[in-house]
Formats: sequence, C-alpha cells, structure tokens
Amino acid sequence: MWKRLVDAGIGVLSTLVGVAAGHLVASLTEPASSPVIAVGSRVIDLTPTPLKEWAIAQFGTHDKTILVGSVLAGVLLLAGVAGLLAARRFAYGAGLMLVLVLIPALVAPDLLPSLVAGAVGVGSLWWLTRARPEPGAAGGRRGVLVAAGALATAAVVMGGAGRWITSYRTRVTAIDLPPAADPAPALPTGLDDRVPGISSFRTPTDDFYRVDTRLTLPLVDPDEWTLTIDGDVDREVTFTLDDLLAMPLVERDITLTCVSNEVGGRYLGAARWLGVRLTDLLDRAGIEATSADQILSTDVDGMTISTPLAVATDGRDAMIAIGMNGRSLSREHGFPARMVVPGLYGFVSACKWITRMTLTTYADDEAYWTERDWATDAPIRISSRIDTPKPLSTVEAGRTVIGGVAWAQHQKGVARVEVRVDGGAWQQARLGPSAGDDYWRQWYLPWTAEPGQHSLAVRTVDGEGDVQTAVRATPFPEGSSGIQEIVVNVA
Ligand SMILES: Nc1nc2c(c(=O)[nH]1)N[C@H]1C(S)=C(S)[C@@H](COP(=O)(O)O)O[C@H]1N2
Ligand SMILES: [Mo]
Repeated sequence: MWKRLVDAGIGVLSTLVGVAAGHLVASLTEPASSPVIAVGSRVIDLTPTPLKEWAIAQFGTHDKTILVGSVLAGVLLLAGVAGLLAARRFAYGAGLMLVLVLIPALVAPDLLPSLVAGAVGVGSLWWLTRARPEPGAAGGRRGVLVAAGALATAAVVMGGAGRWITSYRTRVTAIDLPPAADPAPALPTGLDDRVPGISSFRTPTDDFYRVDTRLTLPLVDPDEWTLTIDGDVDREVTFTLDDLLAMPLVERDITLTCVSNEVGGRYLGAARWLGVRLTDLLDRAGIEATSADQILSTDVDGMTISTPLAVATDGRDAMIAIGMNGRSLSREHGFPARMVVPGLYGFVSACKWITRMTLTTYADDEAYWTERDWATDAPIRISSRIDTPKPLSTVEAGRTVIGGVAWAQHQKGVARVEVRVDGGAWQQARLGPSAGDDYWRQWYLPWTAEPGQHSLAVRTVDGEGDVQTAVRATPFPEGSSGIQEIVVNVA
C-alpha cells in the first residue's frame, strides 16, 4: 500500500514539475498556452450552455477557479496512475504522461509549453523512478527524498516565476486620454451617502462585474493594436489607437448588463465611458450600400460577438470605448478598446479587446453565443434589485430603509419603482437622480420595521408604462425576468 502511494506520488510530482515548467515557458511566449489554461479554455468553449449557466449561477465569479481546479484535479489523478504504471514498466507511465501532454498541445495556441511540460515531466518521472529504493533494500530512501525535494522546489520556483513574468508582461499600459469633444454632464450626487448599503451610483472599476470566456487576460500592445472594419463595406479601413484618439470622443454614462444576470443578481454595473461613436467609424468604411444585418466583432484571439447593425446605428450612443470612469480601459474590461451599446446585453454588443468589425449577415456568419443557441437581438429587460437589507439578514426594529437600483435602458427609463412588503399593496419608492435613460436609477423607501419575518419585493415601471413582469424566465436565451422577493428578519 505504502509503495503504491509512493509510486502514485512520483507520478503526481513529476507532472507538477512538468506543468510548472510549461507554465514558465508559456509566461515567456504566450500565457494562454500554459497547459492547464489551454485545456481549461477549451473546456469552457465545449461546455454545453445549460451547464455553463449552472456554473455561473452556482459559483459566480469563482466559476473559472473551480473549472481550472477540476481540470488540474483530473490531470493529477491520471498522473498518479502514470506513476503506478511507471513502477511496473517505465514506458507505460511515460506513455500515459505524454498522452496527458498531447491534449494541451492539441488545443493550445502555441505548442512549445506543452512539449516542455512533457519532456520535463517524463524526465522527472525517470529520475524519481530510478531514485526509488528497491523493495527490501536498506538505506535507499534518501536518494528519492533528495530528488523529490529538488523537484518540488523546482516546481514551486518555476510556477512562481511564470506567474510573476506573466503579471509583469501584462501590467497595465495606461494611455493618456484626450478630453471628450462631447462630454457628459457631471454625474448628479446619488444616494450613496444617504442610503447605507445601496449600490454606488457609479460603479468603481475595481468592483465592476466581469464576464467573459477567458482564463487569462490577453496581452495587447497598444502600439501594435489596430481595429479593422471589413466585410460588406465600400472600403476596408483600419484604425490605430492614435487614429481613434484623434477622432472626436463622446463621453456617456451607461449601465452595462449581462444576459446571465438572474433577477436580483450582481452582473451589471454603471460606468462613464469615453469612446468614438460607432457610426463615425462605420461612415469611414461606408455602409450606405451594405446588405449586412450584423456587425460580427472579433477580439484579439478570434472570439466573436454579433450585434444587430440596425440597433447599433439607430442613433443611440453606441461606441468603441477606450476609457472607463476617467481612465483607459483596464485589462479585465477590454484594454485597449471595446464596444459599448446602450440597451443591449453585453453578449450581443460589448466585445472586449476588439480588433475587427465585419459587416455580414446572420445567415452567413454565426458568433460564439449564436452557435450556442442564445438570442441574437437581445434588448436588456427592465428590472430592479434590492441592495439593502440583504436577503435573510437581521434588521433592527424601527425606522430603516429599503433601497436598491432599477433599470429600463434605452428610451424607456425608470418612471417608478414600487416596493411590496409582506404581499401588501405596491408602495411607491423615492427615486435618486437621473443620469439618463441608459443609466440605472437608485431608489429607496423608508420603512418602519416591526419585529418578525418579512418579505420584501420590488418592481420597476418604465417610461412607457410597462410594469416589470412577475413571469419568471431564465437567463437563457434572452435574459431573465421575474420579480425579486427577499425575506428578512426584524429583531
Ligand atoms: N472578447 C470578449 N468580449 C466580451 C465577452 C467575452 O467573453 N469575450 N463577454 C461579453 C459579455 S457576456 C458581457 S456581459 C460583457 C461584460 O463586460 P465586462 O466584463 O467589462 O463587465 O462583455 C462582453 N464582451
Ligand atoms: Mo454577458
């Protein structure tokens, strides 16, 4: 039994050394080619939509950590088996390890890290198998302990160095932003200080939700970056970052929303965006004669997002943004440039790390989520959220406030927010200031809380008189609906 454990441990350790070596090499070449990351990314792309939805709902922003953890756990299990096999016959163990390495090599953008991982893994396996004492032989244990210690140290050093090099190479390269030719008015003072626990009227960039299919953030050199408009246009045009910075910039307050946001969920944020109007860019390419109905955006790695052309060019403030909350975009949010279209969910508009916009038709080309059966034209549904009190929290009896945010983007606007306590009548909440229909609105309702358990619900009524529906819908395929109802205890 003990011997088996040592054999399996040898396989696991050798694999870890190999993976760490691969990670180090990838940090020097292409971080996304690190063996575990490459397999993890492919798993994300292959995960069926319902499972993906489930993972996002269950694990939230940790969904990726869990995914990478599962991939690693699976690999290490097989690595243990490789160790057991190697003890019988070295070639079998080495063979299994090479198969393990072959998988990332097949899916990674760059071969080298996987090959290095394989070579180092097999080399370590060979060394440790040799150093392992023969059964019954006395005093042979030191050799294997020394070898194992040396390899474990090497794995930690290589893994750590890889991480450090990647973060060094990918440190944010901030760009200086010129002032907007068409600035937004100052954001009114929201209810942030008056209603403790309410979402800030403007979401700080560090707290802004992040949703994308990536495990590592892309490395984009702003001096090399370009944005090309091609497809069914009069002329193909390419812009550098300096070209964009030299064009008239607009500044707008826009609330971005993810289709995966459940009723009451956290996948939305409100920011001030600075960018070039989408129509200014499209005009340079000439789209008057186009028969395209979609803009197929491509990011630096070939991920695609489609946007209905008619919606993006109907006069709303659609833009290619280069600034967010007064600074250049962060790497998480699309540095150096991304699309922002008010009123459309992010998955059909907000392409981050954008490099290409192809004017084409839905009949001819399908984007990433379209292939996965999500809707193509997906306006953001009107909704609202209770920020305070928190679900299942205990509130002190007496005078308190219920507060949160509500949204009804693009030309609708939040006209009213209504709160219902314990299934009673809908009461009208007070609204915070407006920063336009494309932006969310804070709201609050003073409440005298009586001891006991209470249920609180909220709904929005938009400027067209439409009331947020109580009919429940899942995020797939075109956004969730329903009314958030929470339970709180008053003591
Ligand atoms: N390149 C790229 N852009 C992307 C995505 C992606 O996976 N890859 N996800 C989209 C989705 S689903 C949303 S909701 C928004 C989220 O933007 P944020 O992460 O800046 O909040 O980005 C969109 N842009
Ligand atoms: Mo999204």
